[in-house]
Amino acid sequence: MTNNKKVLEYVESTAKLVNPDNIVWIDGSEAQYQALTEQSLANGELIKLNEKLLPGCYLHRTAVNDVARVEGRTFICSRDQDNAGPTNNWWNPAEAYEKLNSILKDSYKGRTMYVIPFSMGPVGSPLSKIGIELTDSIYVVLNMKIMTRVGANVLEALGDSNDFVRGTHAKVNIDENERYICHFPEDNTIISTNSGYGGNVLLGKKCFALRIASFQGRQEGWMAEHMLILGVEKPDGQIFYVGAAFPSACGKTNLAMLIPPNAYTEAGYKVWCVGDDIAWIKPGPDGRLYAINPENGFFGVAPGTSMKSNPNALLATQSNTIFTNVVYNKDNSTVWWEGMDKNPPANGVDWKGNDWNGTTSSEKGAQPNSRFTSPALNCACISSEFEAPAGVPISAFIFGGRRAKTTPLVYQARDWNHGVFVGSIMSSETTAAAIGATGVLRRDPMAMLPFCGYHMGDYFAHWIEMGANTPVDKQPKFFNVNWFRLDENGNFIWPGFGDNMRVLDWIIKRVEGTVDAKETAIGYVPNATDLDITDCDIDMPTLESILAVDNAAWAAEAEGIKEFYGKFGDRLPVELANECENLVAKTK
Ligand code: OXD
Ligand code: MN
Repeated sequence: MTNNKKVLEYVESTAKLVNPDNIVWIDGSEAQYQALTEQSLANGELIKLNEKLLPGCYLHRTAVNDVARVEGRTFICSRDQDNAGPTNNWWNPAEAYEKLNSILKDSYKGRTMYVIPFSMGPVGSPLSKIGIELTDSIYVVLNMKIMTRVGANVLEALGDSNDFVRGTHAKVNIDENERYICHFPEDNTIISTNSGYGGNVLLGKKCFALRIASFQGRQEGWMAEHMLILGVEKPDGQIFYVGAAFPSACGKTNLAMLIPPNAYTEAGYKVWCVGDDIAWIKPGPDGRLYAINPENGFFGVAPGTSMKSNPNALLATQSNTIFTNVVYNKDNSTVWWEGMDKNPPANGVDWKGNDWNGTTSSEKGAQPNSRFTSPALNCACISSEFEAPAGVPISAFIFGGRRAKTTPLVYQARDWNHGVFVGSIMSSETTAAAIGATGVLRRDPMAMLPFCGYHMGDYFAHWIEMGANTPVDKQPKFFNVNWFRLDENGNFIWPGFGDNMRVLDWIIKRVEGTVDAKETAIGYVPNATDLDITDCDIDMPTLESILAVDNAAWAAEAEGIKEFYGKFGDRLPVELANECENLVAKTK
């Protein structure tokens, strides 16, 4: 399929190590996918779902010990330990290769090696990058087909270039003690062993599009961010695009596919989804920053997805989707998960493969991190610019987290460097859904804590540099949102979901310069009367209460920030240390 010497060398040398029975190049043709699907139906890797109700959909179950990303076993193998920084696990690359090679040796014996040429981003776009994933899993092939652009045309676009990421995945025997997700940024290489779970094995996603790409972006003058991209279309047809970063469990996919309140829809507002997880952002010819979604599908968390919380996502899963670890309904070969509706199937099978009907056991039917893999083009609100090779111009960056108190519903940073500061102090309180104490604050700068492929202090410096290289009048504005303020009874104050449109509306008006704001110690906060709360389940005094800035609370917050910043030593950019001092001074 290619004469590219570097690609051939990579495939041949890996094959020599892993020793497959045969090698199959994935050409992107429907016929080949069909044959592979048939094969996995025959060996039980996939279960066919109801062709009438869920056409082209399949169910897969992972091993019970293999259901999520494993941050503790994820490594950045830079030559110099300092370059991995204090927030990553580091492994000496020579030692890592030696250990991984011993695991990989002969691991494909009796198996087939699939060679997947894939493009992150539209094939041939100047913002796109190419990878080759080698895997012994048909499940990986079929998911990569949905999540990335796969096939012979990718190899054509690569030509004889050596600029491709090498990814080797081996299921081996799903031994969690030999599970490693290793990144070698200096070698453009990823090796993943002993897992079959998406986040660990769909190497285009977190491994390449965030960890390796963040490293590449720093070298090459662009950014790989854990951000959704959405476009807000105003009644006059003008569209403003924003990139928004949130830690997990903060409703990223829901915001990306938001349905505005009736009054907005009737007035002609629309929200378009460009991406729900990752943005690659580069300066364009006009000096503005342009973003693409490097992915081609959604790898979304199923539980909680319903016609109420996110109809666009739920409807996107109704065809050509692979479900992983959800409940199987034996009566009609469909799927179910907690939070879809209140009616678990009477004759269900839980994610572990046991009979289950919602009362047979106290355990959940769907694994809490169960997923759907759906083509982006299935989504009714997918942007017409989704495939645009030039990307979309970004007008605003939004950061957010889950904070019961202190952080107002929305505020705007004063300028680029202050915006980077706001992103760098992002944090979320743990929820009851997670193991461990609730309400514990976890700092997660730009939601990149598990995904930055190099020293986070250098990552902050790269953000500062990107601003310095962008003319002020072309720079996106920076905002922070918090949908999760709680009242004294522990209830959410802000209704969230579609009503978040009201905050997006204010953000766009700030970008346009058509609305005033109050200056506070932390930045600009809306005058409550400038947020449109017509038909919204909140009153003015309550809205004012979640827009208020409590200087004493922020002075205490600044102490926590200083402690967190201490981790980065002399790699913390002086601009951010100054912003922190500034916050202290302004809260006095
Ligand atoms: C994801 C994550 O799966 O951020 O997108 O964990
Ligand atoms: Mn994510």
